Amino acid sequence: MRIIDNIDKIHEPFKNAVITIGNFDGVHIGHQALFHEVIETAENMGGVSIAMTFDPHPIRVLKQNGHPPLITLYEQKAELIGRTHIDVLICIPFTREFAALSAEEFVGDLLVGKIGMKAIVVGGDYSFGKNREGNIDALKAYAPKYGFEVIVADWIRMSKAFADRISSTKIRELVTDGMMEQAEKMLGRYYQIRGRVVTGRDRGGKLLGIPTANVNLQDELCPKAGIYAVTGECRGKPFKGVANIGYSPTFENHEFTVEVHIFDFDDNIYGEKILVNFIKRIRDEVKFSSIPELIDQIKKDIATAREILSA
Ligand code: RBF
Ligand code: MG
Repeated sequence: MRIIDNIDKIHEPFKNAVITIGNFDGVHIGHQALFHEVIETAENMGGVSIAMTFDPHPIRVLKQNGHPPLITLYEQKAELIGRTHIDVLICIPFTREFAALSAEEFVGDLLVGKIGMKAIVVGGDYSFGKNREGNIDALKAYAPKYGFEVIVADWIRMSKAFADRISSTKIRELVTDGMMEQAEKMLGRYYQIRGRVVTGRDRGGKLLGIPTANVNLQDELCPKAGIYAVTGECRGKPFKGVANIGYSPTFENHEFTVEVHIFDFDDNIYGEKILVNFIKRIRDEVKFSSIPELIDQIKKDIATAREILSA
């Protein structure tokens, strides 16, 4: 996939460009279906498949507060879109100036003039342009004048009920509730967080005999506090483990942490980037009245996680 993060770098229109446009937060199975339809349409037209997205997320630019946590930050979003085998990802740096483009300027000048759009594949409720004045009807109205086709995505036409159930909002709720298996179904993969391994209090290894990597989250959306079976990757190496998200209530000084005990592992990974996939929630955090009780429970969690991960 070619990534274009500056439209000034597009010097001539693409051949028979087939485009879909959106924020695609989460790159969930609905988005993936949209991309596959774009790819298929482009193949039929002998053209180029293009996804257009925005960074920062428009809501971050247009609204000061009250915006939801993103499921996928740009880096992961671009990776996931790349996996669908879309030819080109155009990422528009979203600014107030860009938001002020009228719907017709956006379609006529940018999509058709600059990018060479011959077809646009849209989901159910697409809107765009200044004050979101553009919608599917507006696209259909511009289509003959500018010479492109408007394709409403198949999967939405075939099963609106299905489409309505899958949304970024729903996925955020599931992750926040620790319902990782349901989130997985909608994402078409496990929910993943990314971050860097930072120095913890050194209590896990020294006091409990169970070392953990403390993760300084880059991501915005964190699963509900609790214990999880996880897989992940660090330094390009896959791992299995068990994660604790929360405040370690057994101890004073209740600080929120995300920590991972990695199985069969004793490398020093301080400062390294780490990816953690949440497979299944095991239990809530508990305040234990003694450290041996906590250690016993963690050992049981490790056994439970190993079992989940070997299934
Ligand atoms: N701390 C708690 O206070 N209560 C818990 O129920 C708890 N469960 C944990 C389960 C696992 C699998 C792991 C790795 C840690 C858990 N911890 C819990 C956090 C533990 O107290 C922490 O790793 C150490 O204090 C080091 O920061
Ligand atoms: Mg630790």
